[in-house]
Amino acid sequence: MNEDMFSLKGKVALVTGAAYGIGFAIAEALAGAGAKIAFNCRSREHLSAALDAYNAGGIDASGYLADVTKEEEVTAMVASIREDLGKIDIVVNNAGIIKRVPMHEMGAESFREVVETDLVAPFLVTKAVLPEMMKRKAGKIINICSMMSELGRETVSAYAAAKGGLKMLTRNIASEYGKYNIQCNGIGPGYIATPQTAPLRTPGPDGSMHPFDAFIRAKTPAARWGTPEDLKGAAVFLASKASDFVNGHILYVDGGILAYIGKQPE
Ligand code: NAP
Ligand code: GCO
Repeated sequence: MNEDMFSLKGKVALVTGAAYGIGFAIAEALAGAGAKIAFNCRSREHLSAALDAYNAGGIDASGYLADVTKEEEVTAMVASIREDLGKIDIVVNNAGIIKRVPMHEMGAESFREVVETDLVAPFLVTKAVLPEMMKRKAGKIINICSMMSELGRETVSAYAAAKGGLKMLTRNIASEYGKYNIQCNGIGPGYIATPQTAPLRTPGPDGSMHPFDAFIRAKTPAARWGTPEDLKGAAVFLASKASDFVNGHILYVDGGILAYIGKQPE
């Protein structure tokens, strides 16, 4: 195997929402393969803690305060990255939120906020980088999808609607821009231990595990939660030359959840 196929030397990667969690691990992986990293988040505190964490790992990341739901902030961030680091070769649309509320109790504003962040924002960020990628006839877009791009469950209607939409936005970007040698693929993480899923892993007052913990282990052939590190290989693959003829694909990194009917009760 030619290791250069996975090299990202000389490339600039923007990973949105990479202050911590999955985005941070993906940025670390892309940096490890040689890319220069730009990332953003909304909170000044998160930004400065993240810069310290990247530095501690020997990564010279450039951090930007920008809300991906605001088009003017996205445009300004992309312009600053071009000035600071040069052309953007790789975009990972990772920033995302979830609200766990029964649909009949969910306000329309909350629903919209999730869709704006998890679906409209990847459109805004991708739109901002496409013209240059089209000119150069090269680019990699990676959208962070979800189990909820395929499956439903109680309380996550907005999230599932957005992540299902993101899967189709991925396929459409691939369809529309493949002729420019731009590849747009998705990563569909399974259940990953990050702040986003902390409420599903928090022990009760008596110290017993949250019932979701046993539920998800039983649904996962790997019988464990994923870690952000589990996503690193898929991210490097989809950002590198190794995936130049892979387009419109969603690579599920889920410990086997989507392949499994679930464990029979004992
Ligand atoms: P997380 O721990 O909550 O981290 C989210 C990151 O996004 C933070 O850096 C946050 O920083 C940033 N962010 C949120 N909204 C933003 C906005 N409007 N503009 C800019 N940055 C924003 O989430 P995660 O678990 O790492 O998840 C990352 C992505 O993977 C999300 O799209 C999520 O839906 C998806 N995913 C997660 C799992 C899982 O099990 N954890 C599974 C499948 C898919 P600030 O708060 O400072 O903005
Ligand atoms: C939930 C979870 C999820 C995961 C993930 C699964 O409440 O069901 O938070 O939606 O975070 O996206 O792939």
